[in-house]
Amino acid sequence: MILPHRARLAGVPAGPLFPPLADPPPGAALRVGGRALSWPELAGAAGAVAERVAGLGRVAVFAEPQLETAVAVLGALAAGTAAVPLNPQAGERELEHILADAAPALVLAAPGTVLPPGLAKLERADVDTAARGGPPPPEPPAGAPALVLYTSGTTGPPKGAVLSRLAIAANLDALAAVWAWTASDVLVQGLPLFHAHGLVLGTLGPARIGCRLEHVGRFSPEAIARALAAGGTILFAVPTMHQRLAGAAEADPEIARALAGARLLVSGSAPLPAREHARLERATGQRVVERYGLTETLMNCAVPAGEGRPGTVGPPLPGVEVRLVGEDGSELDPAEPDAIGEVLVRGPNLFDGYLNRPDATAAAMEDGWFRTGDLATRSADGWVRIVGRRSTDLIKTGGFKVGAGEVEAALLEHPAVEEAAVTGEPDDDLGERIVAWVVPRGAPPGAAELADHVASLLSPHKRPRAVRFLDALPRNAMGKVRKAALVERDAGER
Ligand code: MCA
Ligand code: AMP
Repeated sequence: MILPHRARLAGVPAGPLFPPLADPPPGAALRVGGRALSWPELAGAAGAVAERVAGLGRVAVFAEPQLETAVAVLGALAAGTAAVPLNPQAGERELEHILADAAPALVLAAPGTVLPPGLAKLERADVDTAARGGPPPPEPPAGAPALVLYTSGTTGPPKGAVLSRLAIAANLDALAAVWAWTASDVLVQGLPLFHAHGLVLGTLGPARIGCRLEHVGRFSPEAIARALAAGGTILFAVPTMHQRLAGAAEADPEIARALAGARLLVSGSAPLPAREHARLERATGQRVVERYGLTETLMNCAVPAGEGRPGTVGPPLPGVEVRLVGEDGSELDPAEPDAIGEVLVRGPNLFDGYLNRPDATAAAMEDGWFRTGDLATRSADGWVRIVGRRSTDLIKTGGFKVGAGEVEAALLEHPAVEEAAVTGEPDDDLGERIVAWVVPRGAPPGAAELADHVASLLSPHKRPRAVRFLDALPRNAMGKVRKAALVERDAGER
Protein backbone atom coordinates (compact mmCIF):
# COMPACT_ATOMS: atom_id res chain seq x y z
CA MET A 1 0.00 0.00 0.00
CA ILE A 2 1.42 3.37 -0.98
CA LEU A 3 -0.65 5.80 1.06
CA PRO A 4 -2.94 5.12 4.01
CA HIS A 5 -6.49 5.14 2.62
CA ARG A 6 -7.54 7.30 5.54
CA ALA A 7 -5.35 10.05 4.14
CA ARG A 8 -6.98 9.76 0.75
CA LEU A 9 -10.59 9.55 1.87
CA ALA A 10 -11.02 13.31 2.17
CA GLY A 11 -13.44 14.67 -0.38
CA VAL A 12 -14.79 11.33 -1.52
CA PRO A 13 -18.49 11.02 -0.80
CA ALA A 14 -19.55 8.04 1.28
CA GLY A 15 -22.25 5.76 -0.07
CA PRO A 16 -22.44 3.09 -2.72
CA LEU A 17 -19.83 2.98 -5.47
CA PHE A 18 -22.63 2.55 -8.01
CA PRO A 19 -25.74 4.35 -6.71
CA PRO A 20 -27.96 3.32 -9.66
CA LEU A 21 -27.31 -0.35 -8.86
CA ALA A 22 -28.18 0.11 -5.19
CA ASP A 23 -31.44 1.83 -6.06
CA PRO A 24 -32.12 1.25 -9.76
CA PRO A 25 -34.08 3.89 -11.63
CA PRO A 26 -36.34 2.76 -14.47
CA GLY A 27 -34.95 2.98 -18.00
CA ALA A 28 -32.07 1.80 -20.16
CA ALA A 29 -28.66 1.32 -18.52
CA LEU A 30 -26.40 -0.07 -21.20
CA ARG A 31 -26.20 -1.69 -24.58
CA VAL A 32 -23.09 -3.58 -25.63
CA GLY A 33 -22.78 -4.87 -29.17
CA GLY A 34 -26.55 -4.67 -29.73
CA ARG A 35 -27.81 -6.31 -26.50
CA ALA A 36 -29.29 -4.08 -23.79
CA LEU A 37 -30.22 -4.12 -20.11
CA SER A 38 -32.28 -1.68 -18.04
CA TRP A 39 -30.99 -0.48 -14.64
CA PRO A 40 -33.18 -2.95 -12.71
CA GLU A 41 -32.06 -5.78 -15.03
CA LEU A 42 -28.40 -4.79 -14.69
CA ALA A 43 -28.72 -4.57 -10.90
CA GLY A 44 -30.38 -8.01 -10.84
CA ALA A 45 -27.83 -9.69 -13.11
CA ALA A 46 -24.88 -8.10 -11.28
CA GLY A 47 -26.51 -9.16 -7.99
CA ALA A 48 -26.57 -12.77 -9.17
CA VAL A 49 -22.85 -12.60 -10.03
CA ALA A 50 -22.20 -11.02 -6.62
CA GLU A 51 -23.90 -13.98 -4.91
CA ARG A 52 -21.74 -16.40 -6.96
CA VAL A 53 -18.39 -14.73 -6.22
CA ALA A 54 -18.99 -13.47 -2.66
CA GLY A 55 -16.11 -14.34 -0.36
CA LEU A 56 -13.63 -15.01 -3.17
CA GLY A 57 -10.47 -12.90 -3.17
CA ARG A 58 -10.12 -12.29 -6.89
CA VAL A 59 -11.93 -13.48 -9.99
CA ALA A 60 -10.88 -13.25 -13.64
CA VAL A 61 -13.26 -11.83 -16.23
CA PHE A 62 -12.91 -12.90 -19.87
CA ALA A 63 -13.36 -9.34 -21.04
CA GLU A 64 -14.90 -9.56 -24.47
CA PRO A 65 -16.75 -6.45 -25.68
CA GLN A 66 -20.04 -7.98 -24.50
CA LEU A 67 -22.77 -7.27 -21.99
CA GLU A 68 -21.50 -10.12 -19.79
CA THR A 69 -18.21 -8.32 -19.13
CA ALA A 70 -19.96 -5.29 -17.64
CA VAL A 71 -22.28 -7.52 -15.61
CA ALA A 72 -19.35 -9.66 -14.37
CA VAL A 73 -17.20 -6.71 -13.26
CA LEU A 74 -20.11 -4.86 -11.62
CA GLY A 75 -21.17 -8.09 -9.91
CA ALA A 76 -17.68 -8.78 -8.55
CA LEU A 77 -17.43 -5.20 -7.30
CA ALA A 78 -20.83 -5.45 -5.62
CA ALA A 79 -19.50 -8.45 -3.68
CA GLY A 80 -16.22 -6.74 -2.78
CA THR A 81 -14.30 -9.29 -4.88
CA ALA A 82 -11.52 -7.85 -7.03
CA ALA A 83 -11.96 -8.37 -10.77
CA VAL A 84 -9.03 -9.21 -13.06
CA PRO A 85 -10.10 -8.48 -16.63
CA LEU A 86 -8.39 -10.64 -19.25
CA ASN A 87 -7.74 -9.58 -22.82
CA PRO A 88 -9.79 -12.18 -24.73
CA GLN A 89 -7.00 -12.29 -27.32
CA ALA A 90 -4.21 -12.75 -24.77
CA GLY A 91 -1.73 -15.38 -25.85
CA GLU A 92 -0.24 -18.32 -24.03
CA ARG A 93 2.57 -16.59 -22.08
CA GLU A 94 0.49 -13.59 -21.13
CA LEU A 95 -2.36 -15.72 -19.76
CA GLU A 96 0.05 -18.04 -17.96
CA HIS A 97 1.68 -15.07 -16.26
CA ILE A 98 -1.56 -13.35 -15.23
CA LEU A 99 -3.08 -16.56 -13.85
CA ALA A 100 0.06 -17.35 -11.85
CA ASP A 101 0.36 -13.79 -10.57
CA ALA A 102 -3.27 -12.94 -9.77
CA ALA A 103 -4.37 -16.47 -8.82
CA PRO A 104 -8.07 -15.85 -9.56
CA ALA A 105 -10.52 -18.29 -7.95
CA LEU A 106 -12.51 -18.66 -11.19
CA VAL A 107 -13.14 -17.04 -14.55
CA LEU A 108 -16.42 -15.32 -15.39
CA ALA A 109 -17.38 -15.59 -19.06
CA ALA A 110 -20.35 -15.29 -21.40
CA PRO A 111 -22.21 -18.58 -21.92
CA GLY A 112 -21.08 -20.28 -25.12
CA THR A 113 -17.74 -18.45 -25.30
CA VAL A 114 -14.92 -20.82 -26.14
CA LEU A 115 -12.12 -20.06 -23.70
CA PRO A 116 -8.46 -20.47 -24.71
CA PRO A 117 -6.68 -23.65 -23.54
CA GLY A 118 -4.66 -21.54 -21.07
CA LEU A 119 -7.82 -21.09 -18.99
CA ALA A 120 -8.79 -24.79 -19.04
CA LYS A 121 -7.57 -25.47 -15.49
CA LEU A 122 -9.52 -22.56 -14.02
CA GLU A 123 -13.06 -23.05 -12.77
CA ARG A 124 -15.54 -21.32 -15.06
CA ALA A 125 -18.74 -19.51 -14.09
CA ASP A 126 -21.06 -18.35 -16.84
CA VAL A 127 -22.63 -14.92 -16.52
CA ASP A 128 -26.39 -15.02 -17.02
CA THR A 129 -27.68 -11.58 -18.00
CA ALA A 130 -31.25 -12.79 -17.37
CA ALA A 131 -30.52 -13.84 -13.76
CA ARG A 132 -31.82 -11.73 -10.88
CA GLY A 133 -29.98 -11.79 -7.58
CA GLY A 134 -31.38 -10.73 -4.25
CA PRO A 135 -30.83 -7.30 -2.68
CA PRO A 136 -27.24 -6.01 -2.89
CA PRO A 137 -24.83 -7.11 -0.16
CA PRO A 138 -23.56 -4.43 2.25
CA GLU A 139 -21.22 -1.92 0.58
CA PRO A 140 -17.60 -3.16 0.82
CA PRO A 141 -15.06 -0.80 2.47
CA ALA A 142 -13.87 2.07 0.24
CA GLY A 143 -10.25 0.96 0.53
CA ALA A 144 -10.93 -2.58 -0.72
CA PRO A 145 -9.23 -3.58 -3.98
CA ALA A 146 -11.65 -3.39 -6.91
CA LEU A 147 -9.60 -4.17 -10.00
CA VAL A 148 -6.25 -5.61 -10.97
CA LEU A 149 -5.32 -4.20 -14.38
CA TYR A 150 -2.23 -5.54 -16.13
CA THR A 151 0.07 -2.95 -17.65
CA SER A 152 3.41 -3.25 -19.45
CA GLY A 153 6.71 -2.00 -18.11
CA THR A 154 9.98 -1.55 -19.96
CA THR A 155 11.20 -5.01 -19.01
CA GLY A 156 9.69 -8.25 -17.79
CA PRO A 157 6.09 -9.40 -17.95
CA PRO A 158 3.14 -7.00 -17.35
CA LYS A 159 2.47 -5.90 -13.76
CA GLY A 160 -0.94 -6.00 -12.08
CA ALA A 161 -1.95 -2.52 -10.90
CA VAL A 162 -4.29 -2.83 -7.91
CA LEU A 163 -6.97 -0.12 -7.93
CA SER A 164 -9.19 0.50 -4.93
CA ARG A 165 -12.86 1.41 -4.95
CA LEU A 166 -11.82 4.74 -3.52
CA ALA A 167 -9.46 5.55 -6.40
CA ILE A 168 -12.17 4.69 -8.92
CA ALA A 169 -14.88 6.72 -7.15
CA ALA A 170 -12.67 9.76 -6.62
CA ASN A 171 -11.46 9.76 -10.22
CA LEU A 172 -14.88 9.31 -11.80
CA ASP A 173 -16.33 12.07 -9.62
CA ALA A 174 -13.52 14.44 -10.63
CA LEU A 175 -14.12 13.71 -14.34
CA ALA A 176 -17.87 14.14 -13.89
CA ALA A 177 -17.24 17.57 -12.37
CA VAL A 178 -14.98 18.91 -15.14
CA TRP A 179 -17.10 17.52 -17.96
CA ALA A 180 -20.51 18.24 -16.36
CA TRP A 181 -21.09 14.51 -16.96
CA THR A 182 -24.54 13.60 -15.63
CA ALA A 183 -27.27 10.98 -15.75
CA SER A 184 -28.80 12.78 -18.72
CA ASP A 185 -25.75 11.99 -20.88
CA VAL A 186 -25.40 8.95 -23.13
CA LEU A 187 -21.81 7.74 -23.39
CA VAL A 188 -20.71 6.13 -26.67
CA GLN A 189 -17.54 4.05 -27.00
CA GLY A 190 -16.00 1.04 -28.74
CA LEU A 191 -12.95 0.49 -26.54
CA PRO A 192 -11.55 -2.79 -25.25
CA LEU A 193 -12.94 -3.67 -21.81
CA PHE A 194 -9.71 -4.96 -20.24
CA HIS A 195 -8.00 -1.57 -19.74
CA ALA A 196 -8.72 1.53 -17.70
CA HIS A 197 -10.00 3.62 -20.59
CA GLY A 198 -12.82 1.35 -21.77
CA LEU A 199 -13.53 -0.34 -18.42
CA VAL A 200 -13.04 2.23 -15.66
CA LEU A 201 -13.90 5.45 -17.49
CA GLY A 202 -16.12 3.97 -20.18
CA THR A 203 -18.09 1.35 -18.22
CA LEU A 204 -17.79 1.98 -14.48
CA GLY A 205 -18.13 5.73 -15.21
CA PRO A 206 -21.66 5.45 -16.59
CA ALA A 207 -22.55 2.99 -13.81
CA ARG A 208 -21.45 5.48 -11.13
CA ILE A 209 -23.01 8.51 -12.77
CA GLY A 210 -26.19 6.78 -13.88
CA CYS A 211 -25.78 7.68 -17.54
CA ARG A 212 -26.64 5.28 -20.34
CA LEU A 213 -23.75 3.47 -22.05
CA GLU A 214 -23.78 2.57 -25.74
CA HIS A 215 -20.80 0.30 -26.42
CA VAL A 216 -20.67 -0.50 -30.13
CA GLY A 217 -18.93 -3.86 -29.64
CA ARG A 218 -16.33 -3.67 -32.36
CA PHE A 219 -15.07 -0.15 -33.15
CA SER A 220 -15.84 1.30 -36.56
CA PRO A 221 -16.47 4.95 -37.48
CA GLU A 222 -19.88 3.95 -38.85
CA ALA A 223 -20.97 2.19 -35.65
CA ILE A 224 -19.84 5.15 -33.51
CA ALA A 225 -21.65 7.60 -35.80
CA ARG A 226 -24.84 5.51 -35.62
CA ALA A 227 -24.74 5.50 -31.81
CA LEU A 228 -24.10 9.24 -31.65
CA ALA A 229 -26.88 9.96 -34.16
CA ALA A 230 -29.24 7.85 -32.03
CA GLY A 231 -28.82 10.16 -29.03
CA GLY A 232 -25.21 9.74 -27.83
CA THR A 233 -23.88 12.87 -26.16
CA ILE A 234 -20.28 11.95 -25.16
CA LEU A 235 -17.66 9.93 -27.05
CA PHE A 236 -14.58 8.32 -25.47
CA ALA A 237 -11.94 7.11 -27.94
CA VAL A 238 -8.18 6.70 -28.42
CA PRO A 239 -6.35 8.86 -31.01
CA THR A 240 -6.28 6.05 -33.62
CA MET A 241 -10.08 5.93 -33.44
CA HIS A 242 -10.38 9.74 -33.65
CA GLN A 243 -8.12 9.74 -36.70
CA ARG A 244 -10.23 7.09 -38.40
CA LEU A 245 -13.34 9.08 -37.45
CA ALA A 246 -11.82 12.24 -38.97
CA GLY A 247 -11.16 10.41 -42.24
CA ALA A 248 -14.67 8.96 -42.27
CA ALA A 249 -16.23 12.34 -41.46
CA GLU A 250 -14.36 13.95 -44.35
CA ALA A 251 -15.71 11.31 -46.71
CA ASP A 252 -19.26 11.00 -45.39
CA PRO A 253 -21.37 14.02 -44.33
CA GLU A 254 -23.63 11.79 -42.25
CA ILE A 255 -20.70 10.74 -40.06
CA ALA A 256 -19.62 14.39 -39.79
CA ARG A 257 -23.15 15.35 -38.72
CA ALA A 258 -23.27 12.62 -36.08
CA LEU A 259 -19.97 13.80 -34.55
CA ALA A 260 -21.09 17.43 -34.78
CA GLY A 261 -24.18 16.58 -32.74
CA ALA A 262 -22.27 15.23 -29.72
CA ARG A 263 -21.83 17.35 -26.62
CA LEU A 264 -18.29 16.21 -25.85
CA LEU A 265 -15.64 14.31 -27.81
CA VAL A 266 -12.86 13.02 -25.54
CA SER A 267 -9.49 11.60 -26.59
CA GLY A 268 -6.98 9.84 -24.40
CA SER A 269 -4.49 6.98 -23.85
CA ALA A 270 -1.98 8.59 -26.24
CA PRO A 271 -1.37 12.04 -27.73
CA LEU A 272 -3.82 13.29 -30.38
CA PRO A 273 -1.67 15.08 -32.96
CA ALA A 274 -2.49 18.76 -33.67
CA ARG A 275 -3.14 17.79 -37.30
CA GLU A 276 -5.97 15.47 -36.20
CA HIS A 277 -7.47 18.07 -33.85
CA ALA A 278 -7.61 20.43 -36.83
CA ARG A 279 -9.10 17.81 -39.18
CA LEU A 280 -11.83 16.95 -36.70
CA GLU A 281 -12.64 20.58 -36.06
CA ARG A 282 -12.84 21.30 -39.81
CA ALA A 283 -15.05 18.29 -40.48
CA THR A 284 -17.35 18.52 -37.45
CA GLY A 285 -17.00 21.96 -35.88
CA GLN A 286 -16.07 20.17 -32.64
CA ARG A 287 -12.98 20.69 -30.51
CA VAL A 288 -11.86 17.38 -29.04
CA VAL A 289 -10.84 17.55 -25.37
CA GLU A 290 -7.93 15.45 -24.12
CA ARG A 291 -7.40 13.91 -20.74
CA TYR A 292 -4.22 12.31 -19.47
CA GLY A 293 -3.70 9.35 -17.21
CA LEU A 294 -2.12 5.98 -16.59
CA THR A 295 -3.39 2.61 -15.45
CA GLU A 296 -1.65 3.23 -12.11
CA THR A 297 -3.09 6.69 -11.51
CA LEU A 298 -6.30 6.70 -13.52
CA MET A 299 -6.82 10.24 -14.82
CA ASN A 300 -4.56 13.08 -13.70
CA CYS A 301 -5.49 15.99 -15.96
CA ALA A 302 -8.42 16.82 -18.20
CA VAL A 303 -9.44 19.65 -20.44
CA PRO A 304 -12.80 20.90 -19.16
CA ALA A 305 -15.84 20.57 -21.43
CA GLY A 306 -16.05 23.42 -23.92
CA GLU A 307 -12.41 24.45 -23.51
CA GLY A 308 -10.72 22.25 -26.14
CA ARG A 309 -7.16 23.42 -26.84
CA PRO A 310 -5.00 21.25 -29.11
CA GLY A 311 -1.75 20.00 -27.61
CA THR A 312 -2.69 20.23 -23.94
CA VAL A 313 -4.23 17.74 -21.55
CA GLY A 314 -5.60 20.48 -19.30
CA PRO A 315 -5.10 21.29 -15.63
CA PRO A 316 -4.86 18.63 -12.90
CA LEU A 317 -8.23 17.20 -11.92
CA PRO A 318 -9.79 18.39 -8.66
CA GLY A 319 -8.04 16.60 -5.79
CA VAL A 320 -5.05 15.53 -7.94
CA GLU A 321 -1.64 17.11 -7.42
CA VAL A 322 0.80 17.24 -10.33
CA ARG A 323 4.44 18.20 -9.97
CA LEU A 324 7.10 18.47 -12.69
CA VAL A 325 10.64 17.54 -11.67
CA GLY A 326 13.97 17.94 -13.43
CA GLU A 327 16.70 15.35 -13.96
CA ASP A 328 18.01 15.90 -10.41
CA GLY A 329 14.56 15.27 -8.90
CA SER A 330 13.96 18.87 -7.81
CA GLU A 331 10.69 20.59 -8.66
CA LEU A 332 10.76 22.87 -11.73
CA ASP A 333 10.28 26.57 -11.22
CA PRO A 334 6.61 27.29 -12.11
CA ALA A 335 7.76 30.71 -13.38
CA GLU A 336 9.51 28.90 -16.23
CA PRO A 337 6.55 27.70 -18.27
CA ASP A 338 8.55 26.04 -21.05
CA ALA A 339 10.78 23.91 -18.85
CA ILE A 340 10.39 20.16 -19.42
CA GLY A 341 10.16 17.84 -16.45
CA GLU A 342 8.91 14.40 -15.47
CA VAL A 343 5.30 14.29 -14.28
CA LEU A 344 4.83 13.17 -10.67
CA VAL A 345 1.32 12.63 -9.33
CA ARG A 346 -0.29 12.41 -5.88
CA GLY A 347 -3.94 12.07 -4.93
CA PRO A 348 -6.84 9.76 -4.13
CA ASN A 349 -6.68 8.46 -7.72
CA LEU A 350 -3.44 6.52 -7.15
CA PHE A 351 -3.27 2.72 -7.24
CA ASP A 352 -2.40 0.64 -4.18
CA GLY A 353 0.73 -0.79 -5.79
CA TYR A 354 1.65 -3.63 -8.15
CA LEU A 355 0.37 -7.05 -7.15
CA ASN A 356 3.18 -9.21 -5.69
CA ARG A 357 5.74 -6.60 -6.75
CA PRO A 358 6.72 -4.40 -3.78
CA ASP A 359 10.05 -3.80 -5.54
CA ALA A 360 8.37 -2.34 -8.63
CA THR A 361 5.94 -0.34 -6.48
CA ALA A 362 8.80 1.15 -4.47
CA ALA A 363 10.68 2.01 -7.67
CA ALA A 364 7.66 3.83 -9.08
CA MET A 365 6.99 5.87 -5.92
CA GLU A 366 8.85 8.78 -4.39
CA ASP A 367 7.66 10.16 -1.05
CA GLY A 368 4.03 9.31 -1.82
CA TRP A 369 4.26 10.63 -5.39
CA PHE A 370 3.93 8.32 -8.41
CA ARG A 371 6.57 8.79 -11.10
CA THR A 372 4.78 8.59 -14.44
CA GLY A 373 7.84 8.51 -16.73
CA ASP A 374 6.05 11.10 -18.91
CA LEU A 375 7.73 14.38 -19.77
CA ALA A 376 5.68 17.57 -19.81
CA THR A 377 5.64 21.35 -19.60
CA ARG A 378 3.17 23.44 -17.64
CA SER A 379 1.77 26.81 -18.75
CA ALA A 380 1.47 29.79 -16.44
CA ASP A 381 -2.21 28.91 -15.83
CA GLY A 382 -1.27 25.33 -14.86
CA TRP A 383 -2.30 23.50 -18.04
CA VAL A 384 -0.11 20.49 -18.76
CA ARG A 385 1.38 19.61 -22.15
CA ILE A 386 2.78 16.07 -22.53
CA VAL A 387 5.88 16.26 -24.73
CA GLY A 388 7.36 12.76 -24.53
CA ARG A 389 8.39 10.00 -22.18
CA ARG A 390 11.60 9.09 -20.40
CA SER A 391 11.94 5.55 -21.69
CA THR A 392 12.27 4.61 -25.34
CA ASP A 393 11.41 1.07 -24.23
CA LEU A 394 7.71 1.90 -23.83
CA ILE A 395 5.70 2.01 -27.03
CA LYS A 396 2.13 3.35 -27.37
CA THR A 397 0.52 1.69 -30.34
CA GLY A 398 -3.17 2.27 -31.05
CA GLY A 399 -3.44 3.47 -27.44
CA PHE A 400 -2.03 0.21 -26.02
CA LYS A 401 1.15 0.42 -23.94
CA VAL A 402 3.70 -2.23 -24.92
CA GLY A 403 7.06 -2.81 -23.25
CA ALA A 404 9.94 -3.48 -25.65
CA GLY A 405 11.34 -6.05 -23.21
CA GLU A 406 8.37 -8.41 -23.28
CA VAL A 407 8.29 -8.40 -27.10
CA GLU A 408 12.05 -9.02 -27.22
CA ALA A 409 11.68 -11.97 -24.84
CA ALA A 410 8.89 -13.42 -27.00
CA LEU A 411 10.95 -13.00 -30.18
CA LEU A 412 13.88 -14.80 -28.54
CA GLU A 413 11.63 -17.82 -28.01
CA HIS A 414 11.49 -18.27 -31.81
CA PRO A 415 14.06 -20.86 -32.97
CA ALA A 416 15.20 -18.69 -35.93
CA VAL A 417 15.93 -15.62 -33.76
CA GLU A 418 19.46 -15.23 -32.45
CA GLU A 419 19.14 -11.69 -31.09
CA ALA A 420 16.30 -9.19 -31.02
CA ALA A 421 15.67 -5.54 -30.14
CA VAL A 422 12.35 -3.73 -30.29
CA THR A 423 11.70 -0.04 -30.91
CA GLY A 424 8.72 2.16 -31.76
CA GLU A 425 8.50 4.31 -34.87
CA PRO A 426 5.94 6.94 -35.90
CA ASP A 427 2.82 5.57 -37.57
CA ASP A 428 0.05 7.70 -39.08
CA ASP A 429 -2.70 5.34 -37.91
CA LEU A 430 -1.40 3.82 -34.66
CA GLY A 431 0.69 6.76 -33.38
CA GLU A 432 3.64 4.39 -33.02
CA ARG A 433 4.21 0.98 -34.55
CA ILE A 434 6.33 -1.81 -33.11
CA VAL A 435 9.51 -2.57 -35.06
CA ALA A 436 11.54 -5.74 -34.42
CA TRP A 437 15.27 -5.71 -35.21
CA VAL A 438 16.36 -9.31 -35.57
CA VAL A 439 19.65 -11.10 -35.99
CA PRO A 440 18.53 -14.41 -37.51
CA ARG A 441 19.85 -17.80 -36.60
CA GLY A 442 20.34 -19.36 -40.04
CA ALA A 443 17.84 -18.46 -42.77
CA PRO A 444 15.77 -15.38 -41.77
CA PRO A 445 12.17 -16.27 -40.80
CA GLY A 446 9.27 -14.46 -42.52
CA ALA A 447 8.07 -11.21 -40.94
CA ALA A 448 4.48 -12.55 -40.77
CA GLU A 449 5.72 -15.69 -39.01
CA LEU A 450 7.41 -13.59 -36.32
CA ALA A 451 4.34 -11.37 -35.96
CA ASP A 452 2.09 -14.44 -35.52
CA HIS A 453 4.57 -15.90 -33.03
CA VAL A 454 4.42 -12.76 -30.83
CA ALA A 455 0.62 -12.45 -31.25
CA SER A 456 0.09 -16.03 -30.08
CA LEU A 457 2.45 -15.79 -27.09
CA LEU A 458 1.51 -12.27 -25.91
CA SER A 459 -1.35 -10.40 -27.63
CA PRO A 460 -2.07 -9.41 -31.24
CA HIS A 461 -1.55 -5.70 -30.46
CA LYS A 462 1.99 -6.51 -29.26
CA ARG A 463 3.02 -8.02 -32.61
CA PRO A 464 5.72 -6.24 -34.64
CA ARG A 465 4.31 -4.41 -37.64
CA ALA A 466 7.75 -4.32 -39.30
CA VAL A 467 10.73 -6.70 -39.01
CA ARG A 468 14.23 -5.60 -40.01
CA PHE A 469 17.06 -8.11 -40.23
CA LEU A 470 20.63 -7.21 -39.24
CA ASP A 471 23.95 -9.05 -39.09
CA ALA A 472 24.52 -7.70 -35.56
CA LEU A 473 22.78 -5.33 -33.15
CA PRO A 474 24.64 -2.06 -32.45
CA ARG A 475 25.97 -2.23 -28.88
CA ASN A 476 27.86 0.14 -26.59
CA ALA A 477 31.04 -0.71 -24.71
CA MET A 478 28.96 -2.31 -21.94
CA GLY A 479 27.26 -4.61 -24.46
CA LYS A 480 23.91 -2.80 -24.17
CA VAL A 481 21.93 -2.46 -27.41
CA ARG A 482 22.07 1.13 -28.70
CA LYS A 483 18.41 1.66 -29.53
CA ALA A 484 19.06 5.27 -30.44
CA ALA A 485 21.24 4.02 -33.31
CA LEU A 486 18.43 1.74 -34.50
CA VAL A 487 15.88 4.54 -34.35
CA GLU A 488 18.26 6.86 -36.25
CA ARG A 489 18.90 4.25 -38.89
CA ASP A 490 15.16 3.71 -39.13
CA ALA A 491 14.46 7.41 -39.67
CA GLY A 492 17.17 7.45 -42.35
CA GLU A 493 15.49 4.58 -44.21
CA ARG A 494 11.99 6.11 -44.13
C1 MCA B 1 -4.11 -9.23 -36.91
N1 MCA B 1 -4.82 -9.88 -36.01
C2 MCA B 1 -4.07 -10.90 -35.59
C3 MCA B 1 -2.83 -10.85 -36.28
N2 MCA B 1 -2.92 -9.81 -37.10
N3 MCA B 1 -4.30 -11.87 -34.70
C4 MCA B 1 -3.35 -12.79 -34.51
N4 MCA B 1 -2.16 -12.78 -35.13
C5 MCA B 1 -1.87 -11.84 -36.01
N5 MCA B 1 -0.69 -11.88 -36.63
C6 MCA B 1 -6.20 -9.55 -35.58
C7 MCA B 1 -6.30 -8.71 -34.37
O1 MCA B 1 -6.26 -9.46 -33.22
C8 MCA B 1 -7.70 -8.12 -34.57
O2 MCA B 1 -8.66 -9.12 -34.31
C9 MCA B 1 -7.67 -7.80 -36.02
O3 MCA B 1 -6.77 -8.74 -36.58
C10 MCA B 1 -7.24 -6.36 -36.31
O4 MCA B 1 -6.03 -6.12 -35.63
P1 MCA B 1 -5.27 -4.75 -35.62
O5 MCA B 1 -4.97 -4.40 -37.03
O6 MCA B 1 -4.15 -4.85 -34.67
O7 MCA B 1 -6.33 -3.81 -34.96
P2 MCA B 1 -6.76 -2.38 -35.38
O8 MCA B 1 -8.01 -2.42 -36.18
O9 MCA B 1 -5.62 -1.67 -36.00
O10 MCA B 1 -7.05 -1.72 -33.97
C11 MCA B 1 -7.04 -0.37 -33.79
C12 MCA B 1 -7.78 -0.02 -32.52
C13 MCA B 1 -7.11 -0.76 -31.36
C14 MCA B 1 -9.24 -0.44 -32.67
C15 MCA B 1 -7.70 1.48 -32.35
O11 MCA B 1 -5.73 -0.43 -31.38
C16 MCA B 1 -7.72 -0.43 -30.02
O12 MCA B 1 -8.78 -0.96 -29.69
N6 MCA B 1 -7.07 0.43 -29.22
C17 MCA B 1 -7.55 0.84 -27.90
C18 MCA B 1 -6.47 0.69 -26.89
C19 MCA B 1 -6.93 1.09 -25.49
O13 MCA B 1 -8.08 0.97 -25.11
N7 MCA B 1 -6.00 1.58 -24.65
C20 MCA B 1 -6.33 2.06 -23.35
C21 MCA B 1 -5.28 1.62 -22.37
P3 MCA B 1 -10.19 -8.82 -34.00
O14 MCA B 1 -10.76 -8.52 -35.32
O15 MCA B 1 -10.72 -10.08 -33.41
O16 MCA B 1 -10.21 -7.66 -33.07
S1 MCA B 1 -5.62 2.39 -20.73
C22 MCA B 1 -4.67 3.78 -20.83
O17 MCA B 1 -3.91 3.95 -21.73
C23 MCA B 1 -4.74 4.90 -19.87
C24 MCA B 1 -5.31 4.60 -18.55
C25 MCA B 1 -5.53 5.98 -20.54
O18 MCA B 1 -5.03 7.13 -20.55
O19 MCA B 1 -6.59 5.68 -21.08
P1 AMP C 1 -1.19 2.91 -19.76
O1 AMP C 1 -0.03 2.48 -19.00
O2 AMP C 1 -1.59 1.98 -20.83
O3 AMP C 1 -2.20 3.20 -18.80
O4 AMP C 1 -0.76 4.23 -20.51
C1 AMP C 1 -0.42 5.41 -19.83
C2 AMP C 1 0.35 6.32 -20.73
O5 AMP C 1 -0.46 6.77 -21.82
C3 AMP C 1 0.81 7.58 -20.07
O6 AMP C 1 1.97 7.37 -19.30
C4 AMP C 1 1.04 8.49 -21.26
O7 AMP C 1 2.31 8.26 -21.82
C5 AMP C 1 -0.03 8.03 -22.25
N1 AMP C 1 -1.18 8.94 -22.35
C6 AMP C 1 -2.41 8.78 -21.85
N2 AMP C 1 -3.21 9.82 -22.19
C7 AMP C 1 -2.45 10.66 -22.93
C8 AMP C 1 -2.68 11.92 -23.58
N3 AMP C 1 -3.88 12.51 -23.59
N4 AMP C 1 -1.64 12.50 -24.21
C9 AMP C 1 -0.43 11.92 -24.25
N5 AMP C 1 -0.16 10.73 -23.66
C10 AMP C 1 -1.15 10.11 -23.01
